Amino acid sequence: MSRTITVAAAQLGPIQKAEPRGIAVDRMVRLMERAHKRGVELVVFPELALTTFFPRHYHEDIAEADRWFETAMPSNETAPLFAAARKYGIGFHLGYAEIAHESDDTGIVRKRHFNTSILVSPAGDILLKYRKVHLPGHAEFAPERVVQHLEKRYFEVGNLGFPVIRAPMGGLDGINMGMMICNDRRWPEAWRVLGLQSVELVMLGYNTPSINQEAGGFEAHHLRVFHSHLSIQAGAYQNACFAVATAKAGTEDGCELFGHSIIVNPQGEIVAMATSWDDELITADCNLDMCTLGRTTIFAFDKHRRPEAYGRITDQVGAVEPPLWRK
Ligand code: CDT
Repeated sequence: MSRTITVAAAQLGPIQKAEPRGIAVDRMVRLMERAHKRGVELVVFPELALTTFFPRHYHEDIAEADRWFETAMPSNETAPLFAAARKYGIGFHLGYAEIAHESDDTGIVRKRHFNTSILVSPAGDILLKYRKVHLPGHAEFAPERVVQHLEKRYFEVGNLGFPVIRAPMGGLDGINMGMMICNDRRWPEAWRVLGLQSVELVMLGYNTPSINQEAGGFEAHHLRVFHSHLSIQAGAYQNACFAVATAKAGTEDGCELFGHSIIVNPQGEIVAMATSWDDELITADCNLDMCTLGRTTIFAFDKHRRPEAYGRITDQVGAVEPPLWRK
């Protein structure tokens, strides 16, 4: 019998700055109802799914940004999501901004801020937590930018690595599930760390502006979606896993996010794609046995990987130039 799970990417249309969490949660609960009617067993919501993508807004006093963060999960406002999971017997993945009071590297307990995602079981248990590692953007107000991207101001680098859990989900006794968040999808290292834990299903949420404002360079509009899909399709193929990649989409606080949520199989094929810039559910039946081909042939890591040649991957951060060839 095949190991099949029915999954959904629950894309969210824009959440405006003034929109209270309760409205966003209502919209997500409606998507879970629809998912249930379609036989879905696991729903993936986007990055920072409860609020507008607030890193575009500058707060001189960083503490003012605390209002975008959750101090408890579940909370009164997010409890309906956990209740819907129990009611419909559906697991879910949720991205949110997290405040945690915990010790840092020096052992001092302090208030810490992370861009976080969790995986919740159909019984409402938090099975797995991930904190975003690759934080894009900048820490200070950038006057040359039309729109700010202040993730480096509001979040610390995630300190949980890239964990994978094997847990029951849907009708299956155990699925190897991992997470990454938005910009992480562009980094092959993130995928490979999950792949090395035999991940079968990667969940990721994203908020990606339609226009690239980095360094004043030119990136054609259509290439924004292409590069997102390219990264996810390559990651799924090279690590022989499924990926559910869910966007926040549409015009939020006057800024366009490109949507195009996808579900990808271990061959790197897109099996479902969102076409609106609104709340939209896309679904796919994922036969996890499809992961076997890649991981027993071309990407049989135990047979073919050569870590002795990969030292630079962990020894080095930035690129170095080779010396100039001389005769
Ligand atoms: N949210 C997020 O990580 N977005 C980035 C765009 C960053 S542009 C400064 C992404 O890689 O999609």
